[in-house]
Amino acid sequence: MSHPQLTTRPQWQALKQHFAQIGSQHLRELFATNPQRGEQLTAEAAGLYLDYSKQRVNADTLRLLRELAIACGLPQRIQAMFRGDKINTTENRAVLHVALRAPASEKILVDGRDVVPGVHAVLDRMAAFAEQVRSGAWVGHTGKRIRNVISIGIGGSDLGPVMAYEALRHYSQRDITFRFVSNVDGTDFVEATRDLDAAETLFIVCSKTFTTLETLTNAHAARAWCLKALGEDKAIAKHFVAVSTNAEEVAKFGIDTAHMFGFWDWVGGRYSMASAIGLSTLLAIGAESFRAMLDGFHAMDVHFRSTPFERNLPVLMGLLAIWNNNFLDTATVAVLPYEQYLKRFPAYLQQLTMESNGKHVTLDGAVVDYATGPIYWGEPGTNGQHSFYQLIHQGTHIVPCDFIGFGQPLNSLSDQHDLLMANLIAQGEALAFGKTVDEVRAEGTDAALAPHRTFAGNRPSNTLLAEKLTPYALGTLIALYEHSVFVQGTIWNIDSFDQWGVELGKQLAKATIAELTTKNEPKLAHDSSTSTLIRRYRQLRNDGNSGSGA
Ligand code: G6Q
Repeated sequence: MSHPQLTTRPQWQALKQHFAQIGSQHLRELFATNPQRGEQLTAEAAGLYLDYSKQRVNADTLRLLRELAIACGLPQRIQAMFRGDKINTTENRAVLHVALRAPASEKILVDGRDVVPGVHAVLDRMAAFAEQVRSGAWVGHTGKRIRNVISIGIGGSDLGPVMAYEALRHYSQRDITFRFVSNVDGTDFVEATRDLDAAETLFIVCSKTFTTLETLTNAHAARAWCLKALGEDKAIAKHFVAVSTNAEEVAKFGIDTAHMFGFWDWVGGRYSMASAIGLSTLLAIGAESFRAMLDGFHAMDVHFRSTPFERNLPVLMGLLAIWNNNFLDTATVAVLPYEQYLKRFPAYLQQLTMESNGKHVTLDGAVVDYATGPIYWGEPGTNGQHSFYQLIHQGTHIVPCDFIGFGQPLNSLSDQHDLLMANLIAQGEALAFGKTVDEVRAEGTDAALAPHRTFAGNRPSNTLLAEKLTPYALGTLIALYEHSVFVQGTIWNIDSFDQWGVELGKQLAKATIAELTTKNEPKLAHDSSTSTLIRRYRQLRNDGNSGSGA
């Protein structure tokens, strides 16, 4: 079905007009005219509390955004996703990460077959395997128990597992070391293994396709490393397992498919951390905690599917992102977790948001005439406060922020958690309300310095709070962002589940590798910059090979 271009919709036009009226209103004014704003513009679900009162919106904005969502078919799109319709049209696939966390009693059909029993069968196998490794029953080729787990994967087969491991490290089994290798840069593998004993090391090769250059290259390096230490081919069986949808390639690589954990084409890479791709997470935290994480995901899934838009967290976050991106023209979002364990969360979100919504054509293939996915980035607080927050407070770009914090610390060290959270709360306040020149002067600041010490304020933020960073809470948080991405993609009428943009660079690299490595000077037909870079690289590389380098 072909859609009218978004910007011609009357609901979009109404928002434009509305922006012309309220766009310059200051948050100071909005709070002054409604003293209850900080209680009213909030929503709560599955233990997550969202305060969006510091967004530059009023009740009319929210109503108009909801009307836009309805005009864009969001209610139907949500149902279509949960029903297993092939909404990833450019790849002709269903988008069913929600099935990965559905209870066994649920039925979800893809091409007429219920996928839920398969999900639970894999989960049970993962749990049984993890129990063997964690208890020491699974031993390596020489009879030693497994002390190190290295997950090899990249992109969606890496960022989720790394983030989840870091996020839930508090709950992890501490006598097993977990490491992650993704980069084709040999340093990644070498540094991850240099102090490890192969006899105690288990590799999990995670690749949906099992054809990805980086992952296969690292998996071969891992096999060579194991063989060098353990001597014989049959050692591999006890030191390698695979997570994939491609049994044929797994077998070709030499991993027994009895040691393979499967998933399905309706799980997108960046939406796969609740599938077998999460095997390292399960190994680290155990089956009970992993299931608690899935329950958290599921609670947010149910909320998203069934809650009226006024109180629906992913819908609210998604629509506010549209408002900021398309009407305030903000183009970027900073994600600022005040929780050290979430240090990889911004990197994870970068893929989730930017690979999903960094698109320039609609589902019908028409070039959009509006901005799509903003740039996501961030760092844990309070570290960021001593670097890039300067720009967020006083720069010329408006950067909407998502602050994320918890009521209870996982590691209490005197009053440090209160210090941390005081900073989170103060940052949102400073961004929203700023400090006027009069306020600065009233403090006795010298007139020449006063402009430098002034904060315009009116900088929007969301604040997300939960009781404690548990596996359950992590599940709710991730599902919140996943669905918010979907809401935005639906409004922009793009395919949030494909990633054709990563292809061109891959193709060109394949051709370039020969040009970098052939013995004889290759004939180059690139542009002058690319050809010169290739020549310069060959020269630098050969200088190194001739031993003239230091
Ligand atoms: C994610 C992308 C991409 C993918 C990697 C790894 O949504 O599809 O990041 O996850 O390219 O792919 P494999 O799992 O097939 O190795």
